[in-house]
Amino acid sequence: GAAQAQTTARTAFVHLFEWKWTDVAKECETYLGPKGFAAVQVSPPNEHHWVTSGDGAPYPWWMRYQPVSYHLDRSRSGTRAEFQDMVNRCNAAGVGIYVDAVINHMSGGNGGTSSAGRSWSHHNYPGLYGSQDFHQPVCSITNYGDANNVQNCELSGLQDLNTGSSYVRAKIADYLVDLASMGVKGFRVDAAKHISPGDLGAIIDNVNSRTGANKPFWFLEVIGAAGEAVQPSQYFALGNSQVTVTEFSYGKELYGKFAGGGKLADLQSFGPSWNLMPSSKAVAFVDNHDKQRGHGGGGGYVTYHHGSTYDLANIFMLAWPYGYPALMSSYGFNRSSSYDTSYGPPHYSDGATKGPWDGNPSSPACFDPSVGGWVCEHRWRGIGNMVAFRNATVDNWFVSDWWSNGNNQIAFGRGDKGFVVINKEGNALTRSFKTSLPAGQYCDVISGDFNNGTCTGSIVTVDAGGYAMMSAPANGAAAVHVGARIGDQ
Ligand code: LM2
Ligand code: CA
Repeated sequence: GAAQAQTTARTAFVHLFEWKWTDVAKECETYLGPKGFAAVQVSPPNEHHWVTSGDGAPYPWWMRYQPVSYHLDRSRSGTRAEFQDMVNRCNAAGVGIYVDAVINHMSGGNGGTSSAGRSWSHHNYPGLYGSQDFHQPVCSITNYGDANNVQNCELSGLQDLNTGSSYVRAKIADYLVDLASMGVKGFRVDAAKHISPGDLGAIIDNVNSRTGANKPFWFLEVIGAAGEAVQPSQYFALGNSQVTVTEFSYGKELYGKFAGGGKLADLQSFGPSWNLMPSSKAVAFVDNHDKQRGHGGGGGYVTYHHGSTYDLANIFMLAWPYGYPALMSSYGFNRSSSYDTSYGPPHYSDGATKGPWDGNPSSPACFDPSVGGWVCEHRWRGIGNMVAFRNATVDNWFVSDWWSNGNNQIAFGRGDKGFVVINKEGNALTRSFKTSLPAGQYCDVISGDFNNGTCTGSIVTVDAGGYAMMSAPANGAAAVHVGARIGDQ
């Protein structure tokens, strides 16, 4: 019932890439809150470079990663007032807002006009930064074997802030404290790998000390690669060891098993023994906005372009006890063209985002993978419903009753809280599985939804011995958990 929904932990979040603030608010109220999502990662909310010509123009998504100031009036996603309204409404729905904080650098190039219509030029952001606030002499990142080069030179020509300066640190901290005071619950630190742990730790400590009981959740974007001078583990102790770090190997390894020629049966030992960071430090994800379009280098990832395989990889992630999962929610783009991978979200001719809720009062326009559409992977039934599975099973942080056919059919439980079957083969799988669930009737939340005690999908009966007959279609899954039991409200 309602009381139970309020007390259940929220254990997964979604990146609503390039959504506008008014739409995020509606999504929190109509879907994310009721489905048990913990938070939304939003695109950078600050004033940014406005790109009208060149790669992916007009209005490529990547212009959001070129800050011009920390004003929230305005980014492509909306105004400060709209941002505040979104934060309030999402918080009221039980869903936090995580801000993508671009603090390593400002814009690239020699000048231009911002999303708020103001001018900037090289090393000159009026009222905020001047040449003394950037690393000088200017150098380019060319040597990942040298931490000084990676952290104090320019990433892709983006003007690199002198994060060693107390003035720069204070300006960044003021921005983040302002957001926290508006009710923002956490920060993704963009390009954290390119800020030294000492500099970033000082900024985090400053923000934490000024936000008291509302201390934000931090996850730092540090892409680990063997042999490099900068490693994720160098950041683990920041913020009194409370920070987490993006685990890029997680999605890369899943790609290997779900799409890269390996097999699901190999996943039985998936976790730190695969050279992943400790679970408690990790934000886990199948793909992200960079990896789905091949930005940032290194390896394949499963994306919505893989269709049902993407469902299965996310169902696995949400069922598997490792890390804090981040779901990706996309707009359609053509992966085979590097030009298309730079396209921004669906928009009107003036560049204003045409959001999925535009002109749709009761539900968003989703599930359109073509260019100009919104994909909304977080609303794919199996993916969205597995968030409640993760919430219901979080106290059983272990895998039980593992089964596989030695190939691409696997099943496992989470003790007495849940059980999942994943079938990445061309034939349906129907079998009696040994579970550790209490006897009863459960809703298969992959074939249907569980609402107010009733199930629109298959009903699974667990007998007194824990055995359950379950069916997963070809390239499909089945999942049951104690939060979706027939007769329970
Ligand atoms: C990130 N994490 O560390 C973001 O996740 C990633 O999306 C950002 O790159 C990057 N770091 C910087 O914040 C994206 C995009 C780049 C793009 C930058 C800046 O992947 O291609 O670079 O945003 O907009 C663009 C051009 C690039 C140009 C640069 C500077 O694509 O060709 O380099 O601007 O003008 C000369
Ligand atoms: Ca830097």
